[in-house]
Amino acid sequence: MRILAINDISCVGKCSLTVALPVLSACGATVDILPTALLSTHTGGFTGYTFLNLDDEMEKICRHWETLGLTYDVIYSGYLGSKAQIEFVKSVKRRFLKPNGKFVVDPVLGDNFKFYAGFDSDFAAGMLSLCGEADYILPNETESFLLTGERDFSKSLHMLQKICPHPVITGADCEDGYFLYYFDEKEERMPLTKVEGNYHGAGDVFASAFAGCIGGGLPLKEALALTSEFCYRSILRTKEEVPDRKYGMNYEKELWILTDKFGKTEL
Ligand code: PXL
Repeated sequence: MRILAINDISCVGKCSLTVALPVLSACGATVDILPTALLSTHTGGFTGYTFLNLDDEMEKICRHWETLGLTYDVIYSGYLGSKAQIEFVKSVKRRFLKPNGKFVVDPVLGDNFKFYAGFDSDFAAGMLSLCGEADYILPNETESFLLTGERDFSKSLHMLQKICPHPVITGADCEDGYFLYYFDEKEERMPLTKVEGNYHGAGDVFASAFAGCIGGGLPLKEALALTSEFCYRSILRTKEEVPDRKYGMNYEKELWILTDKFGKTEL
């Protein structure tokens, strides 16, 4: 199984590609990367970070890949560094996704009901159009609101389902509990155990594991259950081990959950 991960390289802070590579590899995937930007750290909580947009380089990389005839079972896109990249990622899907391949979009926009640095409603509108090309989208509760303008999870899910067959709202905080809201044949909710606090990079850990599970052939519900277990255990570990949450999640010692599932095939 060959997966293309389109995301930034944040050198410090454990998110985006530095998470996607190990997590997808633990799912047994061969992972190729298309970096969208190079940052000294991610933008969530650090100041003075460097940011190099890779717009021009991305097209050059893809032109070379076309000479190699590469195609992918799954393309997973996350943090995009500019509005132009949104259109570009649509073309990457057309050029490199196998006919029955899956396109997983994590519409990275914000958290805690705020946009991440550099994003605005115009960018969200572009991201919504990218969601319209995806088989699965993984907005967090903030992103589901920024994409649809709707705070009610069920309503937001139905709006998203009109453009994408399988939206998943990750971490919906409701009066009666904490849930994944998702659309399989119909609207579904999967209960989650909430751990208080903010865990930077949790969305990337979730999206990477989910893309790996889908690439590994798991049905949606099973993919979400395994991904949730991996994330929950990683969050508990982070709560114990990482005092400064901007340094990301300690997921490494929980990768066995994925290798146990995907790593036991015959040679
Ligand atoms: O984890 C999402 C993310 C990815 N990439 C960059 C970010 C963030 C969130 O802050 O800043 C560069």
